[in-house]
Amino acid sequence: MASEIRMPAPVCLIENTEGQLVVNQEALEILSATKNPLVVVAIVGLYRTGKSYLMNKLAGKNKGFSIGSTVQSHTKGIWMWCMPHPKKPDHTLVLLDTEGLGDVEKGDKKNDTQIFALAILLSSTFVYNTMNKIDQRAMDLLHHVTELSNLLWTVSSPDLDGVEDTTNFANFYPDLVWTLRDFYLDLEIDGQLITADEYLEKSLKLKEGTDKSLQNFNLPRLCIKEFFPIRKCFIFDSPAHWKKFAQLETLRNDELDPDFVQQVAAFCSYIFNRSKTKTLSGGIKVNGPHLKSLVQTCVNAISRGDLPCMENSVVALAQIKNSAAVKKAIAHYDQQMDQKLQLPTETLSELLDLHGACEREAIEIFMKNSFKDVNQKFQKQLETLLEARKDDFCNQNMEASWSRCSALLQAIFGPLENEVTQGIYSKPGGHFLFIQKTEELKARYYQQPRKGMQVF
Ligand SMILES: Nc1nc2c(ncn2[C@@H]2O[C@H](COP(=O)(O)OP(=O)(O)OP(=O)(O)O)[C@@H](O)[C@H]2O)c(=O)[nH]1
Ligand SMILES: [Mg+2]
Repeated sequence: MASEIRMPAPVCLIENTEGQLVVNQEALEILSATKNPLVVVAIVGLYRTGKSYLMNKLAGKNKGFSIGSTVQSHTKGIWMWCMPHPKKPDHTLVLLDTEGLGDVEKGDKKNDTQIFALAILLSSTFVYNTMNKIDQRAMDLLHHVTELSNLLWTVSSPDLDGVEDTTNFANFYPDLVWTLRDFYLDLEIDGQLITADEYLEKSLKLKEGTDKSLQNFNLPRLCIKEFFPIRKCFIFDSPAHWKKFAQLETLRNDELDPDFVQQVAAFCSYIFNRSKTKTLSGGIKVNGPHLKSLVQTCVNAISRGDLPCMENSVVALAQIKNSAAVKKAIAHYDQQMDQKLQLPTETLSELLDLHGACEREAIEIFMKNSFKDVNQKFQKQLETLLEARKDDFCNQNMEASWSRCSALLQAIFGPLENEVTQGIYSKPGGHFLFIQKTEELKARYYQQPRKGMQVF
């Protein structure tokens, strides 16, 4: 039986002091000793929105992750609490509570983004905690940081199969759970009651059309759907009268709003029953030592500056993905031409038709894999490469035709040359015989297939 870890209280996993992220050795030692597969649940959201309180509910405790009752942001860095999984034998549940985003006193968006990205990369279930409703700002933030996490993963995880495969987010992306706190709206659209999940899906619904504003509307939604194919939404009433918030930790369930108690129970049940084991590409089930090295890899990459600031991240990601898309398209074209083209071709259009078909497939592959190809920069690059390959094939075709024709001429007319040298035709009637033989050989030459365009 694998080791079980019981921590009486959370420890800091990643310290965040003056904008610098430092991994805490004590937490790494705990991870080293945790050999069970891990289910990692991380929570992220704006500061002062009840994240730590909700994570304590998952731990089944009133106290644990520290809760602040003032307006000052409370949790700093990322805190970790490991415990035996309540539903999965021989699995460890790892709760990660993160520093709140948007603290006005801190005012450091870049540092916020780093913590957000780490939570995405380290977790198997990622809880995105927002207040009241799903709004565009929360959606944009999730979209940008998700892109960024993907970029960080792309540039800093040598274990992956290569850039092309990073589009396969399912390998390492967590499931998304969107929690809406102090939700006071009616879940109703056009007079129809809807579920919280339907509300989330409705918010992520794409609009039809191609104009720029629609594209801007659709892009974050498309990306969130692509990154997080498994999504769930929970709404929560306010836990109690606001005057009781300062002592919330000490309140028993019967002193809390009963709807809130029920909503927390449904949330915990989903997390315990549905959250997956953290898995890396290749199906590696992450245990403590794996998570330890993942933490170190990600924090080192961030410290090295591999995580660009948010504004540059999408551009950088687009560069990486589009270069990979060009490579993939060209590889497909080369492979298809190699398989189907036999030089020399009988006619030029035979070659051009085949090139055209492979070119179309290559462009289709590029389109499928490209991302935000502004001004079609990379598509044009692909077209230039394909054009150069076409010219190259045309030249090769001429050369192949030339070689084949020369070889045929030599093989067919060579013996005639010998006969002329031997004087076989230097006799009466020889000229007629020579003409007859020449016509015969010419006919044989013309009968030969695949001489190409250099045929004389
Ligand atoms: N309005 C409201 N307040 C809550 C809720 N849950 C907890 N609180 C209170 O909000 C305050 C902050 O709670 P925390 O759990 O520390 O919030 P946090 O998001 O972890 O805050 P940071 O660590 O600063 O990011 C405390 O006074 C809690 O009692 C909730 O669902 N709604
Ligand atoms: Mg907190």
